[in-house]
Amino acid sequence: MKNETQEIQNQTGELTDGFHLLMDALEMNGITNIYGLLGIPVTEVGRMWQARGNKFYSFRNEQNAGYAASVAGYLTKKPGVCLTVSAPGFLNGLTALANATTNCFPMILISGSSEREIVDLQQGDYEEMDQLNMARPHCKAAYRINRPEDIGVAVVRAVRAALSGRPGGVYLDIPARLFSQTMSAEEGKKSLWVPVDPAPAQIPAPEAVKRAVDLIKGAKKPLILLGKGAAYAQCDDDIKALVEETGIPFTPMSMAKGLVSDTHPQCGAAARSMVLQESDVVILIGARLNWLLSHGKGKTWGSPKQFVQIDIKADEIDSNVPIAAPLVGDVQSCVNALRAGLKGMAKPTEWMNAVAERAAGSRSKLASKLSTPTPIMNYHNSLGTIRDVLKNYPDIILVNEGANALDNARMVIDQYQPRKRVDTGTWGVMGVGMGSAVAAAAESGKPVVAICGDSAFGFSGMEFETITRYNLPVTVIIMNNGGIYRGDEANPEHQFSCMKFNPETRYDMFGKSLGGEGVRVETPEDLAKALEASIKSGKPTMIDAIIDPAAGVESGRIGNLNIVSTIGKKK
Ligand code: OXT
Ligand code: ADP
Ligand code: MG
Repeated sequence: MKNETQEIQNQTGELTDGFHLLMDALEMNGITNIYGLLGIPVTEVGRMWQARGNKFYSFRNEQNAGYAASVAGYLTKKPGVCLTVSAPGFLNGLTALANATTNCFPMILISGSSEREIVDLQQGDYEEMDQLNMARPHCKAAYRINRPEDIGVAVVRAVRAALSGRPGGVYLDIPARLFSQTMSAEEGKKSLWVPVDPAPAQIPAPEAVKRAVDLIKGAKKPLILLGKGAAYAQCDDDIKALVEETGIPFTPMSMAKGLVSDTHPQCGAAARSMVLQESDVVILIGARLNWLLSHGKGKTWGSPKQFVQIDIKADEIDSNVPIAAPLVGDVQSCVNALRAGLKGMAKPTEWMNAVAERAAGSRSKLASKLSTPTPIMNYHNSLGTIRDVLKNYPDIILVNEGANALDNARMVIDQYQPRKRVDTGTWGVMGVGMGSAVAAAAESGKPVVAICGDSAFGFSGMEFETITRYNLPVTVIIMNNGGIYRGDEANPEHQFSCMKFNPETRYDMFGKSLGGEGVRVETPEDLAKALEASIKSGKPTMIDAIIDPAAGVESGRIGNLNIVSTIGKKK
């Protein structure tokens, strides 16, 4: 290798190496933020990245850095990049990569790895692991770079794989030695490029559009169901125009809340059961008929339906139930094709009015619960207060995790703008909170509020130090009910209940000890004051909100999925 290097140097003068080429390639592809955790063999990447004036968000655990990268990808429509060390660091990051792929978020996980010849013979290298093969089943694409001259093509392939078609996670494996391998700087420069149109529009076939248009025009009770794929697509005005031009009620999946405002007169979120059950034609836009939609069947869906499904991935169609009118293409192209075909269609006014009436009824019922005081705060009156404060800050990004803390916040807190809600996603993952909050603040430059169950927060709590270190304008509200779902379970003999936490835990003091502000609140009034003050100050703040340990329900709104034994239990 040395001789080869010498030879190249003699020929061309200046040299470059793997470190520089990787950074040049990432910068060239518009990456400015890297989320990661450093150590052998990638330490120098972080230092050099910062020295070049870029941002490196250094985390306490790679899983959280990975969640941050995936959320950066979702919010910006550019791949979020996470950098880790080999084996254990890689594995920590892999969970987030798999989660990104599951959620259809573009992300690139770059991990240093041990030397191939030792790994392949299983001779026990430092942090030895066949990372490439471990990664493969958990992402859209996985590549290893073996030569410095391939760094450019590898980054381009990673970017294109992450962004094109259904977005997802990509793994780039970089054996340690590659970082310091050299080549001619001139040749190196030539080896880098930016892919042209990495997420090309995919235009739906005219006959598919006609089929969908005919179906929608013939519907008596049509419904538009918006998913996070529609939010990701960033064609917010087109989607709003489709809704308004057709007069069809819409309901959002949780991360699509705000894509068209929750307060829009056509929003049927507060009449969810009714619209799912009574509609006859459902237009799915970037939403899969997975578990979150009861697979498109059963009592959730009531009367028989016909589905129009807009999705970029052809084999998503018919994955659960027959789809009468598939529209395979990108959301923007499909939505605009529908708009053209549906121009002048008769609005389903009677149906829309019935939906609006039901929604208004639910809203007013909920409003009274939200304002009912209780001796100890519950989910309703605490979240009602938060909702009232956040009304005045429609561009704040809300991060949300937990079970009751998640489900009630989704129901109570309105979103007014697109992509302002980031939550546990398709897998319902606890621990996405702090990584998501870092990315949301870093990528948007705006304040972030994270509402976390006390269990959920525990998965990534140490990252509050990351938040204070970068002085990010993040308010974390811990819904402290002392446990998973509830904090009042009786202890079995000689043991602490497996569903409860130490009731002495002081999240406010934890926040302070990590360099942030910390406040404990026990009433809605104090919660409102603390939240308002925190948002105004822009300082990282931890609000420990004491919630009645008896207020939650097992598994939140998905108790139906909970499996219990009936053997030996009293009926
Ligand atoms: O129409 P109806 O009558 O049906 O009413 C609906 C709407 O019309 C109405 N609504 C409204 N009314 C009035 N006004 C307004 N504005 C309004 N908006 C809506 O409200 C209802 C409900 O509406 P919604 O929410 O839209 O509809 P619904 O029916 O709930 O929707 C169904 C779903 C499935 C789409 C929805 O429920 C959903 O998105 N669910 C996601 C659930 C989820 O993902 N949960 C997380 C996983 S739970 C569990 O697995 C947990 N774990 C295990 C674990 C996990 N997950 N991960 C890892 C890495 N390890 C372990 C753990 C450890 S949760 C958990 C921790 C829990 O403890 P915490 O302390 O963190 O949290 P607490 O519970 O707070 O203690
Ligand atoms: P939700 O959980 O909100 O219901 P899902 O994650 O289940 O949403 O579904 C998102 C869907 O959106 C995926 O099937 C994905 O293929 C699709 N998708 C993502 N981006 C686009 C796009 N630009 N155009 C069309 N479909 C998209
Ligand atoms: Mg809890």
